[in-house]
Amino acid sequence: MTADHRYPLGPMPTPLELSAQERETALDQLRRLPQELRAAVAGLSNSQLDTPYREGGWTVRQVVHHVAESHMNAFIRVKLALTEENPVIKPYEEDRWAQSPDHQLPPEVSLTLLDALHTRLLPVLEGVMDWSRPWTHPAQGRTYTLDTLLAMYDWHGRHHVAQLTVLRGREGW
Ligand code: NI
Repeated sequence: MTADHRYPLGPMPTPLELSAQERETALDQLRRLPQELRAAVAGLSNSQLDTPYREGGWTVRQVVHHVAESHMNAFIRVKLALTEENPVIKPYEEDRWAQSPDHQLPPEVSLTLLDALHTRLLPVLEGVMDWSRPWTHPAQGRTYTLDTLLAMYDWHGRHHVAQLTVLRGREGW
């Protein structure tokens, strides 16, 4: 294997605690994600949208739909952690989700969804008083915090945008 196109930013971070500055940076990046994802697919043709971002990987279109549904899960996880005591979150089979027919829709559907979703997610995060509120991942049996969710989903959005911009650079699109 040469360059790892799957993880252009390296692996997902799972810190239990962030500094105030790191939180500000992460919130800022999450705020910008909808427009950056939109920019990452702007002007692509249908055949470009149906090109895998790497050999054997999801198509550009599937990546966009994945980000929207992943961040819907993020929204639910944040709300659970804020309203319940150490809730157990629900993992999901993201590769199987990506095989369903909604992943063939125009990317605009999920770009619009992500716009609205982040318009709701950001004030929820900006209102967090206690970033140490816990939640548990059942498969790993590990307990994390709201800071972990913030770091994970900040990384997650940028990770998928980078997959697409790396592809566009490689293809000269
Ligand atoms: Ni992902």
